[in-house]
Amino acid sequence: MVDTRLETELRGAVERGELISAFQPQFDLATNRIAGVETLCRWRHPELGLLMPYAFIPIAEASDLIHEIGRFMLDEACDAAGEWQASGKKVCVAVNVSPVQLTSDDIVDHVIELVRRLEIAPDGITLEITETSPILDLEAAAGRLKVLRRLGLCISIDDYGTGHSSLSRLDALDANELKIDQSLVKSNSAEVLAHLEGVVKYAHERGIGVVAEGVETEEQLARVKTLGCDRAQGFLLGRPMSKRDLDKLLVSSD
Ligand code: G
Ligand code: MN
Repeated sequence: MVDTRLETELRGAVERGELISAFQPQFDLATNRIAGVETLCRWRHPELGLLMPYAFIPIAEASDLIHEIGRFMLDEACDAAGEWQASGKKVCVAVNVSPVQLTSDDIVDHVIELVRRLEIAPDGITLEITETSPILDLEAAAGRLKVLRRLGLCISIDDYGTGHSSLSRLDALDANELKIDQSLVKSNSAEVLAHLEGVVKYAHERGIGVVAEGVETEEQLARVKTLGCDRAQGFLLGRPMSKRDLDKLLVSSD
């Protein structure tokens, strides 16, 4: 019931200006500097207030709405990247991409158009492939990502440790980054830790960078540093914030 209501209301939400993006910094663990920024989608629902992606992205993925939302988020990420690059800031801007978006050539055309029009260095954009819904046609998705990879964009496998994500995806999707999900970052079981050690080693042997997500405590930060993760992101280091607040943070961390 609720889903049908949300789906109806989500239709046109982009046009009505109800979707907004938040920006969360990612820190380089060797230098403690901001090395990247993830663009995160929020829905300012007129009655329900601010909704997080988990409340509406699955609904969008089950309909055609994800294409429109995905386009909007790509626009937001590329606009920010263009602005930061023009002012000499060396931050890579990440944006979440649903496997559903990879079922159409539109995403390829759209990214190419944005990179050309905004004159952005493509290696300043990271596409985070989330796998809450499975990639049904892996070959077709990989083919589209290959075009974007050749153009110079970075490909990241998001939410490792949840859903359908697996290390085999790194190779299949020609990725150059792996993001470890917060559920694994928060775990202090010896088994998880041993597994993550193997994961970081596997990634580094292939020249793939590792980002730890959802770092909320000093203990977790110390753990992901010891594991050899390259970057970290999470409430301890910086919450998702407005573009204006992230601009200020970038200036103060210069
Ligand atoms: O699927 P993905 O990893 O892109 O989702 C990121 C989501 O996690 C965002 O909606 C963001 O607000 C949230 N998030 C970011 N950092 C933290 C954190 O440290 N703790 C928790 N619980 N959530 C976080
Ligand atoms: Mn993500």
